[in-house]
Amino acid sequence: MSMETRQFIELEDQYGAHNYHPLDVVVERAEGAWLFDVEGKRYLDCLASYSAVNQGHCHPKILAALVEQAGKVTLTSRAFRNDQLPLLLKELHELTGYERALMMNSGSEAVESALKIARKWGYKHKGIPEGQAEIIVCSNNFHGRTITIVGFSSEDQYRDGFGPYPAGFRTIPFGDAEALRASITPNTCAFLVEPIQGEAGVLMPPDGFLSQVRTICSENNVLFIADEIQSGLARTGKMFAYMHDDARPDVLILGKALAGGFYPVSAVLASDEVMGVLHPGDHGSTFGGNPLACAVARTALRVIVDEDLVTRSARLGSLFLEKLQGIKSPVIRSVRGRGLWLAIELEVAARPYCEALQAEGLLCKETHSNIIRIAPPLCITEEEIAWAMERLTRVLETAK
Ligand code: IF1
Repeated sequence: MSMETRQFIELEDQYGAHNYHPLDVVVERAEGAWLFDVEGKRYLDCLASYSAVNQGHCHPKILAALVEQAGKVTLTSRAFRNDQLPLLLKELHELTGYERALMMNSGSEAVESALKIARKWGYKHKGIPEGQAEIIVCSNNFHGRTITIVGFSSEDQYRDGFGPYPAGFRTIPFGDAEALRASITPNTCAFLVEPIQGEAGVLMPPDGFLSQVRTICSENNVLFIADEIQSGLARTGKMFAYMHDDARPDVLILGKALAGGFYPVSAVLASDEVMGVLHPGDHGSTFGGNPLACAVARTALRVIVDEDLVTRSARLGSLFLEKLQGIKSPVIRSVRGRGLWLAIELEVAARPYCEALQAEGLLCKETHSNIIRIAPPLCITEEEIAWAMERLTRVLETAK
């Protein structure tokens, strides 16, 4: 490690909150699927900032949109209108089919917003008695870090020390449609789920789960809310992961890649009826829907479509998965994935393997201590996958 690298690490450790344990690589710039550190070393990015840079780092078209808009107007607040928001809203409608969108910033904020909308819909449309609305969530969920959201996390560390928590949430096992049916009451307004659980380790529900969810929610007048902040926008080889199951949610939450990693932009998409519960003054955000965010998001979406990242993710994802399945290593328990969202579950701790991969020039991040998650930018090429496979094979075939 160079002096320079060490100095950056020491500064961060001295002055920053210690809420992370990052790999000791100090990134200075990036391009496509590659990151470059302050020492000039390059790394293949197999995390893509948790799927926020599906389009690839510093995509030139998104960069140009950002720079151009930054020189015009960046923020008006929603007290005034701007000329980018209406165009983004129309383009989101055309891309997704949802009638209305609420623009927010972080993913957590969008999830919080969806919960507010769902509760209000429950009171105004379903007739749930005031203060009684219930929302069903899944165990091992990850929806963000706000107090409400960690309040219904099943991960002790995410909750410990942050209570008291808002009431009104029930948890069922992920993938268990019968448990969903059984926990619905007349006061249930919504079911919130990740179509594929990311933080839990790229966990796919049993086939047909989401279509059963769709049926059960419709039968019981319960909103089906899909958090596609990480699974959406081409990551899994479909535009949205719910499409693998042909089960259209009532509310779709997007974030991360919605702005290609340039800017925090999130959105809640829903029908006219559902979104219609929000009236002026009910909800808001200083930055949500700002013209810079909207200009960036418009271009980020266009890149996904124009470069057909959906097909690319599906094709390269199955190729990558097949190659990973070919690695012969006693430490590998299983390999799974959908599109370019892959997980290698180990019999042993994953962190030492991530560190060994870092030394080989490949950056990825463990989850749940024994799972290596592989989620490169979707612009990754076959040659780059072959390059990654060489390193993955070498590292995984050598016991740590
Ligand atoms: C961190 C995990 C990934 C998300 C889904 C909402 C949010 C996220 C499905 C909140 C955020 C992030 C946050 C980041 C690490 C990361 C993560 F391991 F923690 F779970 F990606 F797998 N819904 N996921 O995945 O969005 O408010 O962060 O914009 O360090 O907390 P946000």
